Amino acid sequence: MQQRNIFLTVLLGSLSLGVTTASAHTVLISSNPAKNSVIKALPVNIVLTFADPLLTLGKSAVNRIVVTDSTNTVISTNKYLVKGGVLTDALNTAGTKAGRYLVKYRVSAEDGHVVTGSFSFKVKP
Ligand SMILES: [Cu+2]
Repeated sequence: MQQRNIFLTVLLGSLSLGVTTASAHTVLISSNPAKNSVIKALPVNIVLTFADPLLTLGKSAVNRIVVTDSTNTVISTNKYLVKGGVLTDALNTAGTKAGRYLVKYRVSAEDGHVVTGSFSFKVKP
């Protein structure tokens, strides 16, 4: 009887753990430029690091980043590179303007769930 209870406890424990994992979508854990940072110059690439490996489906862009400057001009270039949980896109740094930049992303982690978000940073030469 006691053994059966232990079995049930372990079973229920792993079931609830499974549910927790499945319902927890991936999250952005860091980025370069970092959220709310003030930087002197734009980097050549924007790098977003997520907690889980991202989905890749051939050449179709299931993971996207759009970066706009303070005049709403898109400076991201859709040259995506996915390596595990790290998503990179090249930035057009020609004619970089000072001011606030907005980063919007839409990614699919390996659990198939779409995660979207946004943050901003500032360029102050
Ligand atoms: Cu999920």
